[in-house]
Amino acid sequence: MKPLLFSGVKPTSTPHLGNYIGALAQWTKLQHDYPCLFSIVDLHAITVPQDPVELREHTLAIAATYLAIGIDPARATLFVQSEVPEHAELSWLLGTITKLGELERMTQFKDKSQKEGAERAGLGLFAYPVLMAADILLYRSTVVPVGDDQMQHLELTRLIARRFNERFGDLFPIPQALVQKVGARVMSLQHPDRKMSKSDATDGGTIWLTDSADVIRKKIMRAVTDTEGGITYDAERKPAVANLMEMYHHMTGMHLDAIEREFSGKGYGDFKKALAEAVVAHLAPISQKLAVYQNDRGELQRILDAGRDHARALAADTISRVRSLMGIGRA
Ligand code: ATP
Ligand code: LTN
Repeated sequence: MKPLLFSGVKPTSTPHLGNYIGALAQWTKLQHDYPCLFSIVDLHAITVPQDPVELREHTLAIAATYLAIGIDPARATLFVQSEVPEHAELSWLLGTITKLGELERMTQFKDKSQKEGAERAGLGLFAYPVLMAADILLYRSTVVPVGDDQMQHLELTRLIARRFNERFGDLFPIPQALVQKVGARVMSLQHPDRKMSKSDATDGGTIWLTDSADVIRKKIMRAVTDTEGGITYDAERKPAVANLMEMYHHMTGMHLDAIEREFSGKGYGDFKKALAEAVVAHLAPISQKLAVYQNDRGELQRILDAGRDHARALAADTISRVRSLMGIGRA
């Protein structure tokens, strides 16, 4: 099977540093190794309530971010998930071979549904992983770069693909997750036990790619640290500093042991100042480009139109095979 890479981000807000380090930054490198499809997964976004006007704004903001971080639309296909209706169709078809018990075990569903009370959780939130499986399998993708939080969904995708192949005939390659070793889970600056998140961003724990230099400095200087001092990497005993060190690694390319050497004998204050400057320097060109692309709506629309057309052509081929193997519709 030809390798093909698929990944997506929900347009629930502008992206944060966790999205960037955990996912987006890798994509710019991977686009040179694989044919890539990068989607803006708006149908996933609406599994929790969204403001319709903001949803559309964020959809374009994510597209602009893809470009600002260096994804090249001449190499990779950028498109909006809902503009390729085959995602919803394949999700329904795969839903018929997915078991309730399998979906009930998904920790993201458990976490997100608990916030509202399980009885009130929507069907969309429950079926979320089936739609994600459909995203990936619709293009018969083989490589899926994601943050650590999506591993369980990837496992379910693999299970669904195998089950389909056994029941109806070999169609889907079994996709592989691609998770990096350092930075797969960037934690909140305020709660180092929780991932940096769009939906948990009220208290300065999340750095947005659009934050100004001053805001970034303030958030980092106010980040919580561990009771035990010293800039040494120990994710178990010193999770807060380990998180900041991983960030520093991604912003500067310096390895963790080199960071330890550089800051040996120095305190949290010095390290945070260096980290803040590294984040500001790394994000400055990105946020400048982001502003340029966000103001060039015509160019964004052209790129997303072309992406949609290309994605639809690929999707139509898979869907017609699925329909035929499942016996759906007329010959
Ligand atoms: P929410 O937390 O509200 O569910 P999210 O930021 O996880 O939102 P997406 O926008 O869909 O949701 O995430 C895009 C990518 O970023 C995914 O590959 C995800 O694994 C990754 N990601 C998200 N948060 C982090 C994090 N804190 N650290 C590393 N990777 C992350
Ligand atoms: N569920 C993912 C976003 C997502 C995705 C995908 C990632 C939707 N469909 C397909 C990779 C492949 C998230 O919340 N981060």
